[in-house]
Amino acid sequence: MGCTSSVSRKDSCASFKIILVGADNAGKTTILYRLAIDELVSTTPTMGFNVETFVYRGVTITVWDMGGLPSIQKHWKDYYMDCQGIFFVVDSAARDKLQEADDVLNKILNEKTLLGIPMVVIANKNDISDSMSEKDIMDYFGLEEIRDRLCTIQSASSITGEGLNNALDNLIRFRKHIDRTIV
Ligand SMILES: Nc1nc2c(ncn2[C@@H]2O[C@H](COP(=O)(O)OP(=O)(O)OP(=O)(O)O)[C@@H](O)[C@H]2O)c(=O)[nH]1
Ligand SMILES: [Mg+2]
Repeated sequence: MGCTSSVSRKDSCASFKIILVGADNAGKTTILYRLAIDELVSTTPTMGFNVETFVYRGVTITVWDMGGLPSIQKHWKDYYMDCQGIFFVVDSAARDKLQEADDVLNKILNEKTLLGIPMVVIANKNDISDSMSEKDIMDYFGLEEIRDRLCTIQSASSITGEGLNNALDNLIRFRKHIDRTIV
C-alpha cells in the first residue's frame, strides 16, 4: 500500500517510531524539522508535541517531538506506546542545564514502557564555541554504564545539520540489530 519509491519493497514498507525528548530549549523542535524537511525553522517553546513522518533511506520514520517544559513533561507517557527508538537531546553549551537534563534522562531510563528501547543521545548545539565534547557529556551522564539498551552519543548542530544523519543512522542500525535478535 503506497510503497512506490525506488527503494526495495521490503525496506520502503518498514516504519519506525522515534520519540525526541530532553529538557526545554535543548533544540528538539529544530532537530525535528531539520530531519523532516532539512530546513532551519524558527521555534517557540513547544506546549504539546509536534509529529512528522518522512522517508529516510527507504524507512518510514515518525518522530514525536515532546515539549520539554516541566509542565509538558508529565504528559510524555501518553506517547510512549509503540516507541522503537529514543533521541535524547542535550544542549551541549548549557552547563547550567546539565543537572536538569540528567534528571530527565533518568526518568526516561527508568520508564517501564521504554525498557530496552535503543537510544541516541544528541549532544546538540556543537556550533557554539565552548560547547562540551561527546566525552564530557558521556562522562557526566554515565552513558558507558548503561547496560539495558543499545546506546550511543552523537555530537550535532541542528543549525548546520551536522551529525543528525549519523544520529538517525545509528538509531536505525540499533533497531535492525534488535529486529534480527528477536526474529
Ligand atoms: N546555536 C544553536 N542553537 C540551536 C540549535 N538547535 C536549536 N537551537 C536554538 O535553541 C533554541 C531552542 O530550540 P527549540 O528547538 O525550540 O528547543 P526545544 O528543545 O524544542 O524546546 P522546548 O519545545 O521548550 O522543549 C532556539 O532558539 C533554537 O534556534 C543548535 O544546534 N545550535
Ligand atoms: Mg520544542
